[in-house]
Amino acid sequence: MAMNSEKIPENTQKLLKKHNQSHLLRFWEQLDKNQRQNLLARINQLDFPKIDRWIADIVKNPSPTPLPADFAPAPAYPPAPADAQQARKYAQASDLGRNLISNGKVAAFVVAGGQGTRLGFEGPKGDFPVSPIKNKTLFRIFAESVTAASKKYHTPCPWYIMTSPVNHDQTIEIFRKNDYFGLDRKNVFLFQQGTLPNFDFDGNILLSGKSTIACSPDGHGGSLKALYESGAIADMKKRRIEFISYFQVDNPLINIFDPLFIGLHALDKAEMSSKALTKTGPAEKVGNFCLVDDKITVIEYSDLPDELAKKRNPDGSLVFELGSIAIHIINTDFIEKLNAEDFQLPLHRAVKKISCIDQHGNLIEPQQPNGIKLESFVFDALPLASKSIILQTRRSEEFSPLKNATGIDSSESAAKMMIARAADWLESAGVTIPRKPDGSPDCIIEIAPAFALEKDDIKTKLDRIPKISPGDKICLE
Ligand code: UD2
Repeated sequence: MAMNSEKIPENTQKLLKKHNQSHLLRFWEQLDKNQRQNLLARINQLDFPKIDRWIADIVKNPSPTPLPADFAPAPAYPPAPADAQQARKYAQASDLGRNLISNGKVAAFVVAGGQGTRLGFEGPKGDFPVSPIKNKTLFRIFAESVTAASKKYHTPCPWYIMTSPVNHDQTIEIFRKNDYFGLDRKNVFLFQQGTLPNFDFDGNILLSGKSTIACSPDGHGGSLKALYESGAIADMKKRRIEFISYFQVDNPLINIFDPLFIGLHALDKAEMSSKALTKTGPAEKVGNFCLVDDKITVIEYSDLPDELAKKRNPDGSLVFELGSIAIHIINTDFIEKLNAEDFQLPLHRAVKKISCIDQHGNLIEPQQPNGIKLESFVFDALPLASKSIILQTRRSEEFSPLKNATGIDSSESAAKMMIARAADWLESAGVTIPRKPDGSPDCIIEIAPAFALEKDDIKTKLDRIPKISPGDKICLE
C-alpha cells in the first residue's frame, strides 16, 4: 500500500465538506501520487452546485418527472399519403430528400454508448451478429448501408458514431479489426459521450475504487453535447452537412438515408423531427408522442399513467397510439444553437445495481438495486425545436430493436423480421415467395444493403434474383 504524506488540498476539502461528499477522499492516505492526482482532477470536473440540485430534485425524489398538466396525442404524417394533395407533397419531399442526400447535406449518426445489459452480450452491441444468413453484425449492416448510400447518391456519406467510456476502446478495436468495414476512414468519426456520477439513495456519490468515482454514460441525450464538444459538429459544418440522421445501434432495419423523411423535415423547415409507429398495445416499451403547449413532446412509457395508455378511440385504436422509435433528423444548426448556451436536458432517474466499494474499501457487486444513475434522453430536445414533424412508418419496414437475449425484441425476432421484410420487398417487385400456411416466408432470404437499400431498388435487379423454392436459403448481395 502506498503511503504518502501529501495533504488534501484545503479548497477541495472545503468544497467536498460544503456539498456533503467528503467521503470521496476517505482513502486518501492509501493512494499513491498518481491516484491522488487523478481523483482530484475528477473531483474538480464535477459541478457541485448542479449535483446538489440533482440530488434534491431527482436522486432523492422517486417521481421527479411531473406529468404536464395538459397534453394530447401528437399529429403525424401517415406512412402513405392520405389524399392527392398529400401525395404531391410526399413526391416533392422525396425529390428534395434525394437532392439533399446527393448534395452531401446528410450525415449518418448512431448512438452506441449504451451498456446493453438486457441483451447479456459482452462488448459493444454493434458487434452483435444479427443477419439471418451471413451473420453480419449491426455495425457491418450500418456500414454497408452507408457505403451503398454513398454509391447510390454519388457522394461520400459520413458516419458519426457515439460511444462511451464503457465501450469506446472496444468499439475502435472492432472497427480497426474489420478495416472500418470497407469505409473510407476519413468519413468515419468515432467520439465519446460524457458521464455522470452515480449516487446511493441518500445522495452520496459512489466510489468504484479507492481513487475512482462511479460514473455511467449520461444517456443518449448526452449526444447533443458530445456531438458539439467532440468537434463532430464542426467537422459536419466543414463538410456543409445540414441534417443528421440519428438512429440507435440496436435496430438492424433502420433506413438511414430516407429521402421522404429528410424531405418532409426540410420542406416543413423543422429543426428536429421523428419517426413513429403505431404501438403494438398500451404496454409497449416505447415513448409516446404527445402535444404539450403545441410542442411535440415524448412522454416515456413509464411516465404515462396506465388509464391513459389504455384509453381507446371509438374505433378501437389507442388514443396515444404513436410510439417513438428513436429515429430522428436533427439540424446541425439546432445543435449549435443549443450549445451556444449552457443547455441541460432534463435528467431521468434510473434505480440500478451499481458496483462500488463500501466504507472499508471492499468491492460490492450488489444483487439488489443500490443506487441511482442519471440520464438525459435525446427526445427531450424535441420541445426545444422551433418546428418538429412526425412521420409515421411501418414496423415491418423499419423497426426491430435488439434488446433481449430471447423472446420479444431478440436476435431471433430481428432475424425473422429481416427475412419478412426481404420477402415483402421481393414480392412487391413481382418475385414469387413460397409461404407457410401462417403466411410467413417458407425460405430464408437476406438482402445486403449493396443489393437494395429500399424496396424500389429491387426493381432494377430482377435479373439477379433466382427462382425461390420452399426451404431455400438465398442471399442477395
Ligand atoms: C429507447 C427509448 C424508447 C424507444 C426504444 C426503441 C429511451 C428512454 N427510450 O428505449 O422510447 O424509442 O428505445 O428501441 O430512450 N445509448 C447511448 N448512451 C447512453 C444510453 C443509451 O448511446 O448513455 C444508446 C444505446 O446504445 C442505444 C440507445 O441509446 O443505441 C437506446 O438505449 P436503450 O436500449 O437503453 O433504450 P430503451 O430500450 O430503454
